[in-house]
Amino acid sequence: MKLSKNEIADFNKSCNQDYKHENDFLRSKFTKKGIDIDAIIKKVADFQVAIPSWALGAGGTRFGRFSYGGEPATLEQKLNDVGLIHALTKSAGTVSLHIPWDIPEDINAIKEIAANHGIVFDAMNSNTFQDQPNAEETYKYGSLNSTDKRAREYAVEHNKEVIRIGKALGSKSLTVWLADGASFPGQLNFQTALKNTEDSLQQIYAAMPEDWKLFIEYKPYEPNFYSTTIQDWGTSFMLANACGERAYTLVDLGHHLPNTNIEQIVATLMHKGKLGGFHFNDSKYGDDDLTVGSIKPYALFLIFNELVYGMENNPQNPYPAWMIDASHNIKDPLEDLIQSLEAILMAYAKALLVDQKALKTAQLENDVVKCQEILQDAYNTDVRSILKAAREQAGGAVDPLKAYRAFQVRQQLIDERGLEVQATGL
Ligand code: LRH
Ligand code: MN
Ligand code: MN
Repeated sequence: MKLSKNEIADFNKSCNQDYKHENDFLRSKFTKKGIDIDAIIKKVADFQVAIPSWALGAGGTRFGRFSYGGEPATLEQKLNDVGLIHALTKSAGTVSLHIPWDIPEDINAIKEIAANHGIVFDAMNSNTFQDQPNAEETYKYGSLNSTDKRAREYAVEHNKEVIRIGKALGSKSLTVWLADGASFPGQLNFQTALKNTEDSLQQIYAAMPEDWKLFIEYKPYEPNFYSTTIQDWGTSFMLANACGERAYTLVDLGHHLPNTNIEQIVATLMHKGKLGGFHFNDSKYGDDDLTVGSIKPYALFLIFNELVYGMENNPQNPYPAWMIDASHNIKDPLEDLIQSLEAILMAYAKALLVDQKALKTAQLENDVVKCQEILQDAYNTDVRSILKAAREQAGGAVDPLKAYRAFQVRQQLIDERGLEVQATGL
């Protein structure tokens, strides 16, 4: 199924138009502070977040998986699902593929489907955390860090293959996340594991086209429960520096130990020009991959406050590659992704409302109370009308979730694809 512009425009006419008055009120309030609401609406409309191909079906936990009817079984169907989200939100104009879950059989056909939906290919993801059928080497004890030279070479070769596929699709970056580590003390020599990882990453970096970027993702634990070779931003940063100037750290919000100050990590990396990519999700305990903004929306706002500051003040940092990295156990995956996009854009819009000039003055005066008031004044502003106007301007649905239900998208997908299909992925 495909949603046409006209269908969405007609739906918008049936929606409550109060958001326009709400924006008039915001305009009169924020103009006094020198903040331009229409410029913020434009920035929100322009913000694009990649949808990961593996998030379009029901995820599972290690205790079970509950299928969702109408899940996409092929890459073509996954792209069609991203197309639906993009048609409704106009903020999901990019997709991130995971190889080998998404090996395209006919590259040109895939490119054509994506182009028809107005979707481009963002970072490619390699997978050296699972053994594939007929694999010649095993990743059971590691991949890029393995004690076995042949396993390391096999993993490097896989990454080169991902680069080749990405190049054909028009992608410009590779994300490497490694499950490599140890589940028990003594299992690994830390220094050798780090050295092997560095050597392997350098080979992958050298195989990238000149206009590509390498994103190195970190994670403190899971699937290994004693140590992970790339456990934190510092290790990732060090490895990125060892690779070269087009290698960067990738921050996944779920990849931190509880209470880590992620906004400070963001600020540090942007200051050094090394924040390359960002995976959005939310968590209560670990890498829970929950809907963005469902648990800690204020933390997300503080992170966006640093991202906005960095995008405005750190020309040494490239524009980051944004992606949602969430998984859906009990919700309709497409509804969940729409909710995540909404939360991301709300945090972004609120961060854009921060009165940076007043904040700087209050910081210089060490007026701690005022600093907090300035941040919370932005955070406590209801920005949903800004998002509605941004989507309306871009040709999307004013209320995408309501539209998704009104158009009975899930039922139509079930009618097309059946109840029993299962998407490839986690
Ligand atoms: C690892 C991770 C990484 C993978 C994805 C499936 O936890 O965040 O980005 O590629 O999940
Ligand atoms: Mn991730
Ligand atoms: Mn993760």
